[in-house]
Amino acid sequence: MEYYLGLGSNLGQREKNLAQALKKLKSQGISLYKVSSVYETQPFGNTRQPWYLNIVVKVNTDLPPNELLKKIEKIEKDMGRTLHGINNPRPIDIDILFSEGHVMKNKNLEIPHKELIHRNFVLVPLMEIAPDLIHPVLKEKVNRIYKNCSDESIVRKIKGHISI
Ligand code: PH2
Ligand code: MG
Ligand code: MG
Repeated sequence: MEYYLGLGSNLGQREKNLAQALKKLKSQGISLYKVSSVYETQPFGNTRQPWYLNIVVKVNTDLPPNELLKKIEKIEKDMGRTLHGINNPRPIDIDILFSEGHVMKNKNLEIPHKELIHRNFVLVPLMEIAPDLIHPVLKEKVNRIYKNCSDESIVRKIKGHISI
């Protein structure tokens, strides 16, 4: 199954954290198909926290969504993430954004990610690797969603690719 994941870090060595998270995904048998450039992004929501580095990746794995989520949560925990919630800085956050056109919702997981349509820090890197991807609920392409998004927070590309 193909998934799009959003990764973010705003604590510690941010770029290293992203690279380490990608390495850990790979070592769990999750193949990286496409990796966006690295973007430095203004914190969305609680603005009183450090700026983030964000990337979006397209991956392939046999794991169903709930199993993938478990692996992701383990990686976040192994990398020292303790506090949860949108107000807390974190060494790594990995969110499932899309899953091959599938739609699902349970108490742990909602796909597509509910907030992605409001967030430049997801939409800008996603535009780079999947502008024509269709949101299975809105039936709209990513580039259209991005054009309609009213988020004005700053997202700037700082690096063409990340070395892992
Ligand atoms: N993640 C959040 C809340 N705010 N802001 C930016 N710029 N990047 C993020 O990854 C991010 C955020 C919750 O997960
Ligand atoms: Mg998040
Ligand atoms: Mg998360």
